[in-house]
Amino acid sequence: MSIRNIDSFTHTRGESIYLDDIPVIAGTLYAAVFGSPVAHGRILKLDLAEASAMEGVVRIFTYKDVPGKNQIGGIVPDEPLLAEDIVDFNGMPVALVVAESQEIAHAAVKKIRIDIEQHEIITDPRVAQSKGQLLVPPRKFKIGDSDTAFKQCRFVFEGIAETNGQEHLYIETQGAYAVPAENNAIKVYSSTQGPTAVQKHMAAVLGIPMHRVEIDTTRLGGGFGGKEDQATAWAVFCALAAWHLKKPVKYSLHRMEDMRMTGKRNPYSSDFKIGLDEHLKIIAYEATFYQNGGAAADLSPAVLERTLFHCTNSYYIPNVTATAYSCKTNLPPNTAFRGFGGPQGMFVIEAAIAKAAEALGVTASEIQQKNLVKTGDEFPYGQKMVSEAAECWDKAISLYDVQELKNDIAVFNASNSLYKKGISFMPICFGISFTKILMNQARALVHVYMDGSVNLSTGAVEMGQGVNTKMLQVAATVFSISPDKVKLSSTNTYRIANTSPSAASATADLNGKAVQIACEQILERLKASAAEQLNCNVSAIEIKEEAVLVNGRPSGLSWNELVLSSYLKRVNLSEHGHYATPGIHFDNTIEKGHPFAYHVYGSAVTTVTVDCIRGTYEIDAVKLVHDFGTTMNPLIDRGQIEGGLVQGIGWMTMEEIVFDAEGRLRSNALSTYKVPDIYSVPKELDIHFLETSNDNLAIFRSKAVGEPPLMYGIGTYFALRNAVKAFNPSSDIGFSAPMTPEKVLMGLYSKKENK
Ligand code: LUZ
Ligand code: MOS
Repeated sequence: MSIRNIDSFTHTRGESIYLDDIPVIAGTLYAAVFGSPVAHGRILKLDLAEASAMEGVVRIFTYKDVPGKNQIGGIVPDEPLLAEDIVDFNGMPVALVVAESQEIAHAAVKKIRIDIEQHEIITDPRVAQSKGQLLVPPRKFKIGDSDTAFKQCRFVFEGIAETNGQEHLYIETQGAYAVPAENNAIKVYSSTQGPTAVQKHMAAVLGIPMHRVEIDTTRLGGGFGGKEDQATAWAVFCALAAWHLKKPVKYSLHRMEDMRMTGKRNPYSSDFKIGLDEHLKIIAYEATFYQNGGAAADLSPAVLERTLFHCTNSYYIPNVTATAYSCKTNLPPNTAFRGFGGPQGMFVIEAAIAKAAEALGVTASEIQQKNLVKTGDEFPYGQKMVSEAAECWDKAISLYDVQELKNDIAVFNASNSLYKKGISFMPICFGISFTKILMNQARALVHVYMDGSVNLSTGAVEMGQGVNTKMLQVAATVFSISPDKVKLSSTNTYRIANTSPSAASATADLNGKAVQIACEQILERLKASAAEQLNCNVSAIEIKEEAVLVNGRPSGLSWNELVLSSYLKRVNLSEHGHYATPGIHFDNTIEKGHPFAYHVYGSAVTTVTVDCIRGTYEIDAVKLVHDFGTTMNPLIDRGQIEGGLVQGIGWMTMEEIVFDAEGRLRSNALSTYKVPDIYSVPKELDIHFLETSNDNLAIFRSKAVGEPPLMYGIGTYFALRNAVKAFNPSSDIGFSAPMTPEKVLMGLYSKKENK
């Protein structure tokens, strides 16, 4: 069964409900945050007088108004909700204005005065590391003995690779709407990927038990990781004000507030050293990652860990030492972003391979192909791989006639001096599961009503990725009823408790399995009820397309009749399913284990054309083979591949976050931060579904698809690099993403590689 996204009808009519579509209760007040104008310093004086005196301003809150703990750190308690005496990034929330309208709240923010004794501002992770400014202790993953192995390598190359951050730029900005409830409880609508994270921190800030906090989320206008942890603050602000004022409070951020005050993808600066033998086998690899964490840990320690997990991308390397530092800088705390550190780690090994290939006069693809991971190979973190890497690679080579593609490019480049084409190959390998083992659990609540219709609640948050459609498919498939009979409810902490955030590409797997378990239990009871009614053995009963069959033949009893008669017999028609991924484990003390349920593979071939006078470029084609397992919804999965790829291309080519030395965001609006538009997507995009029959832990064997395709975008960087090198073979272009047209132009006319 494959169905189109259940939201497509209301989306196209503009009828889908987002935070800003929730009808506002009379008397609702509006909040706005006053953020520090300085990136690091001590608050000497905070003057709220003029702002407080404005007409329509109800009250201004500071940390002194927090009844519980002034703390919202997710992994490490290092992040105050509101600054006390120290500010450590520009935009750090200092005061919360509540007014009768959003306009008044924003106007009042501008009237707040603050004196800050400025301290040293650090924006560079390497500088932070050299001063011992780390968010958490460093991590090291190791397999074999790289020191000894390097001595035996025929070729050794070293270098530096850097990737910049990325704005999440969800269409719906961060926001929340808090409504006081009776008996010191509160209900909050939050645009969050993690309703439980919001609930937990809200309870702690208000000093009340979690059972008094109801978080409700219908859907998000995009999350991309930006609302995994960082939706919390805004929801807690609304709750804090609603708690004191006993009135509903809403805050839906202005785009520029969102860009200034929230964290982004972690930029990284990394050192690499790669050693190969005479057959181009990679024998040894060393990498040191300097992660720009920003001012608080947020999710950066977990992101750092995934960088280490994916530091060898899709390759088997017997000797690896990878060290990672999460560096504390005076930027907004950086956070989860689709790929979650994986892409940052994968870029570095691809840079190392490119460097080796260029020095050895071979193509990167020769090295890539020779080192693809095979089933049974062990990754540095101890997991033995079940690999589809070669299958994807080989299929891409044959399906897309890569030899001819290469010849065409060689001919084009030989006959054109002002345009050059480049080609690259990008294999991917991405581990599916939260790297924190305990997070790999989910629950679902299924009600079958007496009329045969079904209502479903899960911990999954719909953010455009189509997870609700997949949840509905699971229920409809298990029951064998029409999808029209199933309705999804909002994600709500009173219906589903202790949810993991919708993240790590694992949402459909975890919640889908919980739905499956719950539905199967109800189905068993229905079958028993049918057997009783039809006077036969339970094993003879089957429910198919809303009909009850006995030994494969129609019994005359329909789904609706069976449900009603079972209800009349007082059969339990509701179930709460719980799923926890089996077989995964990881030991942090030795950095070894089996952390992932399975891996997703794929291979992309990218071709580009560079205009060698202007430095501008076009992406001619991306042709890829992706390992879907057995897709349960090709339409939705294709959408995820397309969106992920283009988001990856944006990160690698045009999206350029600029902070100045004062820690001020200069790329703070859509006029200064360029994201991909329809003209920047590849002119040709071929997606081949590699369907495998291997068993895996995915829901209905349909592998997770949210994050992996983003990493195909890395191929664009290297295709552009190859085009630049075709024009100027001695170009000094380094390895620094994004490859903006400016950088391409500098590369085209630069002198010589010196790194
Ligand atoms: N979030 C998280 C994630 O908390 N842990 C993870 O391992 C992860 N991986 C990818 C995306 N978000
Ligand atoms: Mo994410 S980066 O799966 O929230």
